[in-house]
Amino acid sequence: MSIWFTEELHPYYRKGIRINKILADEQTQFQHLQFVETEFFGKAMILDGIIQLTERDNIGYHEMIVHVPMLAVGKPRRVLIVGGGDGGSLQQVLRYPSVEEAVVCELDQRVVDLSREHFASFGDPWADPRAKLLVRDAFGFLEENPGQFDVIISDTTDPIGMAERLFSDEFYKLMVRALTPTGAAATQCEQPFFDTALIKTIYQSAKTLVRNPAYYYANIPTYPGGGIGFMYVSNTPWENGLKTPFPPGVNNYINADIHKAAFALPEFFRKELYG
Ligand code: SPD
Repeated sequence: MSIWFTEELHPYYRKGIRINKILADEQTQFQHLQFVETEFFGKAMILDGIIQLTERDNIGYHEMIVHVPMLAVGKPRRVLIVGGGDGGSLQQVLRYPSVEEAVVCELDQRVVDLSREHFASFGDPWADPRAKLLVRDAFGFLEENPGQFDVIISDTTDPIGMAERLFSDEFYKLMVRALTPTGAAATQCEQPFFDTALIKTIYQSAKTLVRNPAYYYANIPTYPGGGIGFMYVSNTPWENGLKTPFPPGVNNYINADIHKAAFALPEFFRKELYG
């Protein structure tokens, strides 16, 4: 079998990848969850018709969403991942010997179970005694844990349906409240071409909450527009991370130049965001 999976983002934009096999296809309590084997990108996880990650290009996403805030903080001890049930962010977080606890707050147990089965390349980070999975909504957990986390990674789906709240002012307030005073967060923050207005709203909101918010970007060919951005949210400047050595283990996307360059924005977007 060889079919094209097409993701239609807008009435004016769609993208497709070739699929060889459907590995899992189920309606969970929360969403339509699919695992497929693609022709070029290895296995992929799709939620409600949107590609979340592939084996081949997930590393740019996970290394960038994790290492930028982790390096800025230096020696983070307690880390929270909101979403992230596939385990890709967790794998990167656990590379830091300073991490004592990494809490993953994921709503859908099936995402965790099927990712463990299909993404062996993540090396089963759940088996690490520092990893703690909470299958619950992140809002309540953030509310109950003010000032608790050195780093928070918001590794979410797109702002559609139930995930829309994770891009709200209310969520950002709770997230910042759950950080330690010098802590740092990074959030999945969409695509400069298609989501300019949303990113601007989030940046404006982040500016009222912390001293040093900033937007940065990574190339991910299977995401719309070929990439995705992240909002860095902290009182600690992201540049502090440039002085911190990378943790043990292999980087496949980030290096010192990429770390710095990721914050350079195309002029149309820089003007829109920073004025
Ligand atoms: N447009 C797709 C964005 C998907 C972001 N979530 C990725 C989850 C990987 N852990």
